[in-house]
Amino acid sequence: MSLHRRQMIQLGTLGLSSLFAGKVFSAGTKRLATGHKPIVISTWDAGINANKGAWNVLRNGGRALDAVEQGVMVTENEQSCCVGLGANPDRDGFVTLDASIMDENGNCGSVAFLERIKHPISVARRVMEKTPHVMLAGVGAQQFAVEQGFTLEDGKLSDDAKKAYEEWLKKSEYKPSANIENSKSTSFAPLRLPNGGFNHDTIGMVALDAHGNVSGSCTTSGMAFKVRGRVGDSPIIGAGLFVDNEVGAATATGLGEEVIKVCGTHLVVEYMAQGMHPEEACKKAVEKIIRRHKGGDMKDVQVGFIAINKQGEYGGYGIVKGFNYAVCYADDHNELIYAKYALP
Ligand code: SD4
Repeated sequence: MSLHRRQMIQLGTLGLSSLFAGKVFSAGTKRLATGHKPIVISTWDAGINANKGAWNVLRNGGRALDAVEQGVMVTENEQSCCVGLGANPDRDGFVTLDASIMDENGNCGSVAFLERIKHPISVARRVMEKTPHVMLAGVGAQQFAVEQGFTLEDGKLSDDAKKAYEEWLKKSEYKPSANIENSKSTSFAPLRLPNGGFNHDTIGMVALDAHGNVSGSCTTSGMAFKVRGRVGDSPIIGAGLFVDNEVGAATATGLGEEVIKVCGTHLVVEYMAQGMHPEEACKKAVEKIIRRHKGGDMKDVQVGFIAINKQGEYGGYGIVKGFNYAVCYADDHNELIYAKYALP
């Protein structure tokens, strides 16, 4: 698979063609920005469908916050997917979900270790909007969700997840590597989907709307067959997701422990605040993770960052080969991009 394989996928939506799409040039910056507004980007192949959900909001002049919620809900709804209740369970056989959301005013909400709720991203938004808190976890998060009118689902595994879990139980190996493309570990090897793609556990999305505001979302089942109670980077603001409306936004995927240890997405946004292009900012954050390991073997570890800035420029970067993300900025432009990576 070539490094920069680009796959054009038509959105197939109607009318209102590229009403707001177009180049944005920022007079104040030294570098001539070549971005798009509105724009939405999201992690992995599943981002193509998720972007369509977000674009339905953005193309009508809607708010980035609504776009990033509705976008990732598309993925949470996909039963055979990686995210939401259809996903792989922890090592005790329970699907536990993490999610976070952040708006243009720096408001944020998240849920961690949430069980039997279909749309953790919407619960995260309720935490942000209906409580004075940022994060709810476990049974308390579930109780809050039910109080807010969310349905308590039955908690049964999807057929794909059941099969994968039964297979995993045969050896019950636990070596979280999260290198989606190259993992040799049977315990953590990603599942091939019927369409030949890879199963990923997370979708992160960041968007810039027609009004120039930025928001982001991130939702995950965490790592397959994880220790019960384990929470990754996705619900942690500044790790799996960060938004600064003066600068831009970033989200992360891959081995969450590595992302948390460097406050990954906060770092990416700070690099952009220093004037770096989003791709450069993602690259620097990846390099920081690698440096922390002082030359240790990182070939089985994947972390990918994606980011957009206020000018609508975007970028992504991974530790190793295989990380991709979807970019959408017009009715007929929803493209899967294979990110550059640090380790050959
Ligand atoms: C986690 N970052 O829980 C998530 C996992 C992930 O694709 O991104 N998987 O650590």
